Amino acid sequence: MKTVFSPGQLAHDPKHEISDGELRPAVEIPARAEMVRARILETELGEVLTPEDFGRGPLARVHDGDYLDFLDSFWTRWTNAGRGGEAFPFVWPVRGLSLEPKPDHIDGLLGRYSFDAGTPLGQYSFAAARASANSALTAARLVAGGERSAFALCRPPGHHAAAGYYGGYCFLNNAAIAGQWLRDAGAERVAILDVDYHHGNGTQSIFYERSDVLFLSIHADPREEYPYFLGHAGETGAAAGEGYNANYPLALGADWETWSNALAAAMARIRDFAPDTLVISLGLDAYEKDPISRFRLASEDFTRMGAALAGLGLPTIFVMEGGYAVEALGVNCVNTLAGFEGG
Ligand code: 6XA
Ligand code: ZN
Repeated sequence: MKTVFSPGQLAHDPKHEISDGELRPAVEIPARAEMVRARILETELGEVLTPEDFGRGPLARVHDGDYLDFLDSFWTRWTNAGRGGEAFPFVWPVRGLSLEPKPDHIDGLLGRYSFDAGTPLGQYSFAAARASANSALTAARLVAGGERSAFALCRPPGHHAAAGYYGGYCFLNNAAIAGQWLRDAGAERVAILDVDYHHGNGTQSIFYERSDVLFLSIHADPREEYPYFLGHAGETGAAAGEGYNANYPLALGADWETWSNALAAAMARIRDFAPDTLVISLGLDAYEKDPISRFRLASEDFTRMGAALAGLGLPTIFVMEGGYAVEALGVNCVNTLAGFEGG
């Protein structure tokens, strides 16, 4: 399986994040990608390609223009305000507050275009996110061109980013951008299965009213886990998209037996939908030793996951999402991909 990765993705190099109510060392760091790339080379999974630049077009098919403009202008606005280093929002337009008119001040804009305070935004975040999206797009093009599968080594990740806001370490929704690009390239139906420990709220919201993209997510119950405000089983889609969204929230502590039952249910839905192409939002944070998560998948379970997914027999793009047990990340990621190839 070919991998797509750009060194430009490493330029987003946050030092801190706000989590557990305090300023802590960042966990979504460049070393994550380095570990995965090293394991791919070590195991000779396949070639590692540099992405092509697809420009703004495919990003704007998923994200709002004003949101992309905000990301583009952030650093100038931030430094013009006398700031430097990483930015964190601290005020949001919730319940009854107004989205319009948009604030002029950068502190207002940060809240206007985000949904959490846990995502450091720095000078090179948008450039790195664009490079990450280009990796997903290049992987999509490989599969559209006839490859059975491809791996987009995306980081920063994407599945929490919605059309108009960032959060959860995500700025551009790589899986959604790839999925939409596949539609535009001729696929009639695309399924996106999100196996990250956290619900893919951004991807869900982007496709919630559409029947051409089926979104499914297996994740920790949002009653107990981030992102808290989306990901319940009762969210099944709306308008034309009714019936085209499927959530499988699981209790904290879920092991492979529980997790794989949800996978079997999700795969049955995918078979019924009969998509042209499958996009896997490949989070590795369901791992038992992940420092921020509470599922109990072992490294060998990722091999099982990959083998099971191969059983769908679909052209498949893997798009990396979360996973913070950095030492094991390469093993768990390549186990999934190699499991798919052997399955
Ligand atoms: C809150 C946790 C952010 C979750 C990021 C993630 N700081 N999402 O792994 O998939
Ligand atoms: Zn996650």
